[in-house]
Amino acid sequence: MNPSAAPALTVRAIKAVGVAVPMTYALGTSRGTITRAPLLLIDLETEEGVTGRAYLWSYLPEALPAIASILKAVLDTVRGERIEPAGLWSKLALRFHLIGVQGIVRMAMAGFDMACWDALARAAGVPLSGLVGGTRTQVPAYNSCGLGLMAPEAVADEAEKLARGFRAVKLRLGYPTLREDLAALHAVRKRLGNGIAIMIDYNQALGAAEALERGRALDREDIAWLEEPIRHDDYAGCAGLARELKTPVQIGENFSLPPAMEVALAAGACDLVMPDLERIGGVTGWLAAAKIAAAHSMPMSSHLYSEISVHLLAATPTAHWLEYVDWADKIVNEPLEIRDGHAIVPLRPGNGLEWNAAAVERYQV
Ligand code: SMN
Ligand code: MG
Repeated sequence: MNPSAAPALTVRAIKAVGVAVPMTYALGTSRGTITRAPLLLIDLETEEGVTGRAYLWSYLPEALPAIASILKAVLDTVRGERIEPAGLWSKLALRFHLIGVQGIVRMAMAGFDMACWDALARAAGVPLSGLVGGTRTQVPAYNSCGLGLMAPEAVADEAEKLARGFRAVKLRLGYPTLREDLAALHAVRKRLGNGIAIMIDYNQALGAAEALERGRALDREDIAWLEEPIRHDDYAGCAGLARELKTPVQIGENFSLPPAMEVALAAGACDLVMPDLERIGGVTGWLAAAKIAAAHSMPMSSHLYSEISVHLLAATPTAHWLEYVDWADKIVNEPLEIRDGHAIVPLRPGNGLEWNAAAVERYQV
C-alpha cells in the first residue's frame, strides 16, 4: 500500500531499554569477540495509542545509555509531529547537523525511523513488508551465528549445528596466516559437504596485497562471497580486488547512509552489497539504498536486524540473502521463522516485534 495512506499518527513519547542478551554462539571476529548482544529496545508511543517498536544493535553495551540519551533529543525535536518518516528524518538531520548524522546520532535516528515505520504498518493493519510494497513471502537466509575464529575441529563442530535447516552459513576468517584460514575453511567444508554455500567474512582484517593473495587462494575454494577483506572505506582497493578476483566481493555493513553506497557503487568497489538497516539510515535509508542497488542491478543482502530486514528484502528489487542471527530471539515473543533455508515474512501487522517482558527484565542493563 502507499505509506501516505496509513492512518495519521502523532509522536507522543519514546521509551528505550538496554539489554545484554547472552548469545548461544559467541561471535569471534578477526576484530574481537562478542558474547552478549547489546540491544536497545525502543517503544515509540503515539497519541493515537499505537506503539511502534524497533531495536538497535549497539556493538558495545557501554553505548546503550548514550544512544538512549540522543533519543531524548530526538523526542524533543519531533514531539507532537505527525509521523511521516522521510520528513521527520530531514527535520532531525537538520537538528543534528552540527554534531553530524553519524555514530550514535545516526543510530538513534535510525532506531526512531524503524519504530515510525512499524507504528504506521500497525495502524494500517498490514505487515511492514506490505506497507513498503513487498511481494515476496520468504527470503533465502544464511545462518550467520557463531563460526568465529577457533580451532578447525571446533569450528567444524559448530558449523554442523548451524547448518541445520539452512543452505548457507557464514564463516569468519582472518587468522594470522592463509594456511590457518584454509584449515578452518577446509574443516567446515569437509563437515558440511558441497550442498551448503559458505560466505567468508574478514571484517577488514587484511591489507591490499595480503587480500589479493588470500583472495586468489579462496578463488579455488568455491565460496559464495568474500566480505570486507580490507578497510571498508578503501573503495579503490576494494575495486581492485573485485576486478582481480573471481569470487564476488561483498561490502556494505559499514555504508553510512545511502550516499556512501552510491559512491561505492560508482567506484566499482564490490560485486554485492549488504547494507545494515541502522547504518544505512533505518527503513527510510534502506528504501533509498534499494533503489540505488536496483539502478546498478546490484544484488542486495541485509546485515543483522533479521526480523525487520526480512520485510524490507521482500520489497527490494535485487534482494539476495538475508543475514540470519538469533540474537534477539530470547527477548521477543515470536522469533523469526526459518523454513527450508528461507526466512518467512511475518504476516502480523507491523514488523512483528513484541517484547517478552520477563526476558527484558532479566537481561536489562
Ligand atoms: C559482524 C556483525 C556484527 C558484529 C560484528 C561483526 C559481521 C557480519 O561483520 O557481517 O555479520
Ligand atoms: Mg560482516
